[in-house]
Amino acid sequence: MTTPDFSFTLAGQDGQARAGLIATAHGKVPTPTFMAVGTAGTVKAMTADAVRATGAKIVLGNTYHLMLRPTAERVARLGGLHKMMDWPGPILTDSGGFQIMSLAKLRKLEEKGVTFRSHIDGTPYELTPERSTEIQHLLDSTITMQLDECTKFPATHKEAMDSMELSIRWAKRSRDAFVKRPGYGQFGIMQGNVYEDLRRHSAAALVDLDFEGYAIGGLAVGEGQAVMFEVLDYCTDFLPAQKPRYLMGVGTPDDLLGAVARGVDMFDCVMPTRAGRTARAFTSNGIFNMRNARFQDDSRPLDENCTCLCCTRHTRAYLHHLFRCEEMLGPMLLTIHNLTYYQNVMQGARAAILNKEYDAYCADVRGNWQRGPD
Ligand code: PRF
Ligand code: ZN
Repeated sequence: MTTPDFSFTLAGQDGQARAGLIATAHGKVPTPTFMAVGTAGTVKAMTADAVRATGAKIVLGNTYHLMLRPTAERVARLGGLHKMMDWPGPILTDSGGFQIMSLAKLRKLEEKGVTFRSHIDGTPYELTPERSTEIQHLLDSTITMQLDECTKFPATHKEAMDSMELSIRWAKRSRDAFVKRPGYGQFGIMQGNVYEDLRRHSAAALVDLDFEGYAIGGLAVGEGQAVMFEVLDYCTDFLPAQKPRYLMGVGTPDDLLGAVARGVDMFDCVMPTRAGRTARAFTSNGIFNMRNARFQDDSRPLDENCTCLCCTRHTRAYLHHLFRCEEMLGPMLLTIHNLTYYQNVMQGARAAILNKEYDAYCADVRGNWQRGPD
C-alpha cells in the first residue's frame, strides 16, 4: 500500500463552521478536532491507550521540551516519537519559539534564530528555523510547525509588524528546510496581533509559500475572548478554504465552539489536562471543582452524559476523596474525563455542522453549562 498524500477534504459547512477530514501518513483526523497536549512525549497522567479511548485522533508534542530531554537525536534512535510514546497516530509538533519565550532563561532573539538557556540546567542552546524543522523531522512529526515569534499582548502596531515580518522570514526558511514526504505536512503560522492589516499581510505571505495548513498564532495571549473572536472573524477570511486552519493554544470549550463558528478546524490546549490534575472538571453542566465539600457524599457519576471510564465506573464522592488524599488516581481519572469531554464537544460540533444545525447545537451546549452541578 502506498502512503496517502497529506490532504484536507471538506465534508460539510454550516455558515463559516466546517466539518472536514485530514488524511496523513499516520491516519485520518475528522475535524473540527482537539489535539491532546503531550508536551514531553506523554499526555500527562495518561497511557496511550487511555488517550485513544478519549476519542483523540491526533496529539501534540513540543520541540522545545524534547530537544532538551531526551534530545531529538535520541528520539530518532529510539524509532521516533510515535514509537517512543506508543502513539502510532498523527502527531503535530510545535516549533519551539513559543515555549522558549515562556520557559527558557536568558533568551536572545536575533534574525538567525533564538539563543537561550535550558530551564532545567542552564545549558545554552540555539534554535533556528532550520534546526527546529530538522528536530521535528528527527521526531518523525506528522505535522511540522514553522518557527515563529508570538507577539506579546498588548503590542504597538510597529512592534507587531516587526515581529510578524520576522515570522514571515522564518516561515520561508522553515519551508525551505522542510523535506516533503508523502502524508506529512508543514503549517505556517499567522501573526500580526490584533491588527487587521498585519494579519492580512501575514496570511498572504504564508499562502505564497503553499503550506499544507495554516495556524493562527498570537491569540489567547491576554486579549480576552471578545477581542479574540473579533480578530478571528477576519483572520479565517484571509486563509484558503481548502486547507486546515489551526488556532494555537485555545482554549475553553466555549472558546472552541466560538472559534469553530468562525471557521477554525484544529485546536490544542493544556486546559483539559492541567485542569484535570488540579481537580477541575469540564462537564456538560459546567466546571466543577472536585475538592468542593458539596461532593463528599455525592454518589452520582461526574457527568451523566459521559461514557468515559471515570463517569461509568466512579462517583463524584470518590473523586472528591481521591483529590483530598492527593492520590494519583484523581488526576488520572479527571484527565480521562476532561479529554473525553473535549472530544465529545468536537464530535458533537462535527455532527451538527454536517446536519446544518451548528447554532442550535452551540445554544444547547451553552444552555446546559448554565445549569450547574445539581
Ligand atoms: N506560536 C506557536 N505556538 C503557540 C502560539 C503561537 O503563537 C500560541 C499562541 N496562543 C500558543 N502556542 N508556535
Ligand atoms: Zn466522563
